[in-house]
Amino acid sequence: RPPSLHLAVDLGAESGRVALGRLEGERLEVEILHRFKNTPALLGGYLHWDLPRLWLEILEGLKKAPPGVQSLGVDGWGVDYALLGPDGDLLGLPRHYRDPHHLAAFQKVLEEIPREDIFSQTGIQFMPINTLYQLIALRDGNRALLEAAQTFLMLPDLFHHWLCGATAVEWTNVSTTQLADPRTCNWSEPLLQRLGLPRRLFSQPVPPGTPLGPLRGKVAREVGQEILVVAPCTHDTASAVAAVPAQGNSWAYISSGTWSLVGLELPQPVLTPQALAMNLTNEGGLDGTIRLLKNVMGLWLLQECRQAWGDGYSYADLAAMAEKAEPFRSLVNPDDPRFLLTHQVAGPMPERIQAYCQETGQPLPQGEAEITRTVYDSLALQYRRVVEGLEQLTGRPITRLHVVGGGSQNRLLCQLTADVSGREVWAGPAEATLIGNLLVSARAVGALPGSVREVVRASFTPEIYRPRTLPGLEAAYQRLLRLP
Ligand code: LFR
Repeated sequence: RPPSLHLAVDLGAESGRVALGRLEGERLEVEILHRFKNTPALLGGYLHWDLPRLWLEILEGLKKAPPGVQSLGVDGWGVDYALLGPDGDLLGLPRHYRDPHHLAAFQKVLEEIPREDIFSQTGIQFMPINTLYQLIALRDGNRALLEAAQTFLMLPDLFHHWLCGATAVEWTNVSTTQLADPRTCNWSEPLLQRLGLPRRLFSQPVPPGTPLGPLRGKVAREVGQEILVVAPCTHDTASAVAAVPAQGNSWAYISSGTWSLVGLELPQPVLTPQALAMNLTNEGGLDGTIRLLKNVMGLWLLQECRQAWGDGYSYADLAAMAEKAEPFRSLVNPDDPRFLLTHQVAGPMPERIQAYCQETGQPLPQGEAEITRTVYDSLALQYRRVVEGLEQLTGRPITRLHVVGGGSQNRLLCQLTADVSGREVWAGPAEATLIGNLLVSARAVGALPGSVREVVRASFTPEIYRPRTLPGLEAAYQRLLRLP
């Protein structure tokens, strides 16, 4: 039969893409039709996403598709949300999860409610970016807006709403809010009640692969064809994990982009005190799976450094320079909270990295090469820490790391990850998020011949990095473990 055509929109914190998937038998080909920047705006001290711009860029991309597309889905980063009024219009421009105003709400909630209570309900790691704290900041700072709202949507849900009119919330992204229960795949009633959040806002989440409806008439006319909108795994990380080309049980994934999400896929959530103590998260995955993982600060550290250094160096230039710098000279705990915020609020990233090294009595990394080296070394060591923690917690031996996402193209970081962890790294596909999105929506319209992972394995060949022994490696790992 002729290839089937599918469209995916993937929204990242740095950039977005619209892609076309051609599925012929067991082979998927992905063509990027349109790329665009995602630049947040600091408006009167509040950091917002530029949604009108994103919407117009999405339409631009959709217009480039050939006729005959069978399905379309949007995925994006987690935790950020929008509110609609009773007339269905957007209430206010959604905030960026790195907006500094959530920090106070985070502290406040933790003073009022024991962590154990929140974790036993949600299984979600404690991070100030979570929707829970954003909504508490709104409840206490702008209550009228919350009261005027009729509908809560995550951002990919909002784009689906604009595309086809549906007001459905999709489960994988709802799971990132820290307001939902991974055992029931639904909102946590006790938690919503305890936080005083209006129940009417939160509709029952739909599973990934749910058809949402055809494009609105005006949108279809602009795009030039009628397409069925299908909710994929709307959380980008869930789409990426769905497209990990893994087999068996002894693997972990690192979904490597702005963040590095390091974790396992499990049939059930782990809500034990040990999981809480490790600050792990149990996010929802495809077909009722759980993504037990930890957010590592990821390539954000370098994205922000590049911002400070001007756009003179590409990521490839920086990697080439870092390769020549002395390994393991200065290390940071990449998850130190000082690295979370944006330069507009927290100052240039290179200076924040230097300050950390100074405070911890290490040599100061100077210049692009040394600072980039510090970031790569620290990330690779942190990956090892998380993987070994997951191994201990679950008793699953992990022999292979699947690195997917843009970071899988970073040869230095992949090799370092193999060396430092003592495990094979299978790198790719770099476009795992788009691939997972496309294959889940293709499956929903009956166009997928095998399982999602079978098609990924048949279509993309990973690059394999084997661990080497490096001098000073063990000592460096011990140093990382002792860092604050
Ligand atoms: C990755 C990601 C992470 C989430 C973070 C913030 O793009 O979706 O999974 O924790 O962004 O939403």
